[in-house]
Amino acid sequence: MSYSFEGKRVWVAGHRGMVGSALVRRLAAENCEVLTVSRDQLDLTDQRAVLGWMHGSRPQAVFLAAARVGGILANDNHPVEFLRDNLLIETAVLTGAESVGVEKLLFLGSSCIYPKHAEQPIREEALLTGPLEPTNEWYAIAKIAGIKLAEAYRREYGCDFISAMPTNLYGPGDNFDLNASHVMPALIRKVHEAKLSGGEVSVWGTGTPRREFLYVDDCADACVHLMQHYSDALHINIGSGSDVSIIELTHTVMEVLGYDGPVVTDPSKPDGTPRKLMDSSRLAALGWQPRVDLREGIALAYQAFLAGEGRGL
Ligand code: GFB
Repeated sequence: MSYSFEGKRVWVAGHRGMVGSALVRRLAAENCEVLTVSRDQLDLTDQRAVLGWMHGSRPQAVFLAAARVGGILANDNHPVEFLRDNLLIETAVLTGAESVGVEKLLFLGSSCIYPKHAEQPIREEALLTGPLEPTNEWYAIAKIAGIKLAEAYRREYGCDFISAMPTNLYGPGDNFDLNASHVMPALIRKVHEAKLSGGEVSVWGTGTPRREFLYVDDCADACVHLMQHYSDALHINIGSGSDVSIIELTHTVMEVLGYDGPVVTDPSKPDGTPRKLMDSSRLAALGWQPRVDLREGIALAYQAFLAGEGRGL
């Protein structure tokens, strides 16, 4: 199949977020009209308001990148917001999309939907085959519900809704608030500050968990590729294909930022899932590959951090 954005009205829901803003950058290369609406103008958890806005704006394609997101501690500390807000947002937007006859929609999930001890690399079929990681089960449950809602709309109403599961993302527009952030922006900030003070870099947990990282503009490119070339009920993984331990990542960030000081671990903080490497061979079979490698991506993310392009700074 092939879907064209040519001349279409394309709504990026969540355009101020890291993924949403990367999607807006990427869609500038397509000949389409990108629709955005600010949080002040539209509360995406309000189904009635979302329906009203969608009926007025008539998007033909939708990227649902809006979500309540955060790192391991934020997930653990705010179970209600991560579960409730994400359920409300996805229900409102998918319901609205069916109601206004959207031609195509992409729902964005996360690799944390998979069981804590899923076989590695994780294939799409691993969904719902085992218990979740407790630190992010609230977010995972909401995202699993979103995948299933998209699948249900396809099955019952024939909607062309697809779901993509990106791995751990980073890049411009990330959240650098250490209490809310994911590990990559946290390490960029911590290494930068340690470099200025000559102090130590504190790594949460044991440093042994392994994670797969993807630069956010690569993720946006993959999402556009999937909208153009994928139409099926099964969600699809978006990953870089390799993972690193958190301690290896710390040393790589230090090398890229040019700091060679002491590193300490803080085992009072949670480790989370021991390993989260996805099998992205279905995406590769559709002709997509990432372009930005880890070191280049860290350098680009650091430039953005220095330019103040991020939240929590
Ligand atoms: O990125 P992160 O917060 O989330 O943490 P998850 C990844 C690993 O990095 C964990 C360690 O083992 C952390 O303990 N880590 C080390 C740190 N230092 C730090 C630090 O300063 N800050 C943070 N945040 N971590 C998230 C889920 O899981 O992954 C979300 O909570 C989502 O729901 C996201 O799915 C993609 O990879 O563990």
